[in-house]
Amino acid sequence: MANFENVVVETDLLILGGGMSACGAAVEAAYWAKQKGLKVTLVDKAAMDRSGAVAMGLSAINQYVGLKDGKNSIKDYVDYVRNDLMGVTREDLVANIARHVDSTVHLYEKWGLPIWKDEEGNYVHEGRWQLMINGESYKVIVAEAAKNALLQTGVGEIYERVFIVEPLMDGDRIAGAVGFSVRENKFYTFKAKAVMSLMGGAVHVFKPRSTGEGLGRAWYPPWNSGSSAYFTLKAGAEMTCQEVRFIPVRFKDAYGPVGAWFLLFKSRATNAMGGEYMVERRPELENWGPYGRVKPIPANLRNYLGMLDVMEGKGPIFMRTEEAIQKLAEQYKDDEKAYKKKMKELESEAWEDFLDMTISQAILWAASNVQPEERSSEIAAAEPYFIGSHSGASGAWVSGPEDLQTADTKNDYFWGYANMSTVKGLFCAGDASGASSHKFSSGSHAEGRIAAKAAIKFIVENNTMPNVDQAKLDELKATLLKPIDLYEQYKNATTDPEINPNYIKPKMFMFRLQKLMDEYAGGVSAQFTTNKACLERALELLAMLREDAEKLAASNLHELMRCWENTHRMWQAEAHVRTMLFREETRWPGYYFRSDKPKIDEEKWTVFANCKFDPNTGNWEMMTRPIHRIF
Ligand code: SFD
Ligand code: AMP
Repeated sequence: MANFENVVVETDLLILGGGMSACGAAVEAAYWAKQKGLKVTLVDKAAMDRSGAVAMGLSAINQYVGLKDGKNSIKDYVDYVRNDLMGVTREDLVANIARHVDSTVHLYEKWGLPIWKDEEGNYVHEGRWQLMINGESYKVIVAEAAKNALLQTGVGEIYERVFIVEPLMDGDRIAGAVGFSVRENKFYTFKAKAVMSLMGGAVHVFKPRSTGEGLGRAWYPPWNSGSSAYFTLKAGAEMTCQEVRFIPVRFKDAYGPVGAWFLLFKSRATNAMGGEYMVERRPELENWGPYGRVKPIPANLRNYLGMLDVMEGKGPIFMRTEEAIQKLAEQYKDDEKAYKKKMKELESEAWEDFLDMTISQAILWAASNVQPEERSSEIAAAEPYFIGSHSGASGAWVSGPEDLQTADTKNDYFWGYANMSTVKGLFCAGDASGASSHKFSSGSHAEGRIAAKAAIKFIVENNTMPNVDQAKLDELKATLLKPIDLYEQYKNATTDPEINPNYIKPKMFMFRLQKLMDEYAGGVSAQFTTNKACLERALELLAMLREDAEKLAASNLHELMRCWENTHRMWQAEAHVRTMLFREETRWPGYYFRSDKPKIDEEKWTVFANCKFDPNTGNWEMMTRPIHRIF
């Protein structure tokens, strides 16, 4: 077996991930751990300063309720999220985040994040819930506060560049996690009394639009590979909304955000014939129950209207940047100097929107001579992603807060500790927790804080170190390092290390996963459409892929990480396919369309579709859970 040093770490609370929710968790956990004399350990596969979805920065904070201004209420936010997700939402979770998110944003400001202000000193809103920021250093600022909280109080320690693979269990209680360093030959065992799985969502499960020279470019960050879903599934936790993928509409080829254009610049999107799908296709909305009539129109229905144009050959779709900028500057047209100044200001805002968060889009504009004030840019629906925090909903099924439960909900939505999964001591937040969409970066941070506080409470009330069987640990070490051993054993059997009858390299493995998902599970090539027969074929191919996962090979530590990233993606894929098969309707047509069940079925399917993998038997269980209205 490959020679890897064993590093064993014992801690009270183990935070897995270093993204927005983990940074929130670190700040909160440090505060409580100091008082209770507990130790907190945070582990990130990358460097916290620039890890996760916010690595490049962001140009807006998408969740700010603004309770102190009295303009919005918690109910308003819950209504917005419920409608956007076509009725499928856990109101207790959404409300819990909504009532705490403003304080997270105020902390950001205290830590130095520049939030735009108007002349009266009020936050500049992009839309009702969104605030504009100068956010190129957003992640650095939030990570610094988390690091200070853990390290300066003396309660915490941080491991960067350690890739977490597998949960450790003590019966039905979580006991820790194992992983390896991506820089040194070290195998890590973390033993803990409670664990927070905060490792983001998943990208590259489906074949991306960007292939060939563009491979690796995606909207969702390429380094979030489904580790949260894998971790919680393998621990035996119940998962929810696994059928809900998120497909954002983005500037084509470099995935620049559209929110600022639609909301702040009030831009229109038009098709090749100059028609406006949001206007011309309005009657289609009547087919989607009460959700077609709400404002704003749900994200997936907005997508769907545009997709109908493209499917009818009316593409490309253009974001009318030039028109929007001209319109905004129009009011100054009688004053040449003021007009020029306004145009300059709008032009720089347009570039900054991308430079703050999607630098590649600014590079593409520059490289293809686009001046947004002169010329429109193409937009397109991206490939599917798994993200519980934006307008998707996939993640673990977690307990809500006690005080928001009603007589109806308390047996279904509450089991002791806020944000604890159905596995004792395993907590989830951000992209890793499901059915609580539209939390974005700020809500994920707030949810990390909520979950950390509950995890500390769990530790105080269950203050014993779980047992970890040494034989199991030895077995896990051998499994994790097997790709290195396989490569060493067989590398000389061919002249080309990429092609070998005895093993499969992670990149080829990923291509195989992406092709089957693309073709059978409603990817880009299949126009986001699938049906029972396709999904059953996908499951057959996934079963064979799972067999071949045993043959993944790695020539170095980096490839070892790639092997496990792709195994994680494969599990996310299986949970997705099984749940799309289970939900016999089409509820989110702009995310996926089941051609054999083409309509929404409010009577039968206004429920959560949940699934669970049993690590002891290897069986999957599918179940429904009720949707309760609280607000
Ligand atoms: O508008 C392991 N999001 C936006 N939110 C906003 O508030 N405003 C915006 O402007 C946003 N835009 C946006 C957004 C996302 C993306 C991808 C883009 C643009 C391009 C959403 C937020 O970013 C998102 O809600 C939060 O970041 C979610 O937080 P969290 O904690 O669930 O995920 P993370 O921040 O990605 O962190 C994940 C961490 O896990 C680590 N990790 N560590 C160890 N072992 C493993 N196996 C691991 N796997 C992953 C990662 O390194 C990372 O630290 S807009 O365009 O939508
Ligand atoms: P995006 O850039 O698409 O991630 O959007 C940023 C924020 O604006 C998110 O909160 C979106 O839900 C919201 N948003 C984007 N486009 C629209 C739109 N056309 N109508 C309403 N909200 C939108």
